[in-house]
Amino acid sequence: MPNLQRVLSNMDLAYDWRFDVDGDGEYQALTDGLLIIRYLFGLKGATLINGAIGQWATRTTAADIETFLYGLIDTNHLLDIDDNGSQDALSDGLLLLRWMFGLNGTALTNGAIGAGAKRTDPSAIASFIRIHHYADQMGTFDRALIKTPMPAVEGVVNTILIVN
Ligand SMILES: [Ca+2]
Ligand SMILES: [Ca+2]
Repeated sequence: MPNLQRVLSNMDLAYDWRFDVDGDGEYQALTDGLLIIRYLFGLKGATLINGAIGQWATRTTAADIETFLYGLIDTNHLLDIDDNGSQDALSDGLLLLRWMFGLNGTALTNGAIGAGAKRTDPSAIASFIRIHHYADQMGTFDRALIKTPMPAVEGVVNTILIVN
């Protein structure tokens, strides 16, 4: 019998959490945020992932994490949060990490806007992160809709497990 929490976690993955680097269905500053900022610093292998993989992670090896981050950052360039044309640890990475910690306003952006940035307003920065973080194939949606307790969904999952 699969662990229900794990099943629900994997269901969340269907929504394409773009910054859920370790693939556990959640975004966390001290796992996903840390992995992103370390990667932007150029760390690879064990120094990239040590202590930064969540308990329910589906990407657990340095190779898995590097492949995911390569797609996110090197291929799709989704981490130029301040829109200055480059993806940097101490601006873009820090902005994302602070956002994951729940900071907003100037606490989000102070000292973390890169030279030549075109996106500098805290609310514009937060909106950009939200849009990319919550995007799924159908556009954008409110994370609260599916991250609140889901008794109805648990019922469906239990039904599926019993039927199958
Ligand atoms: Ca995660
Ligand atoms: Ca940037």
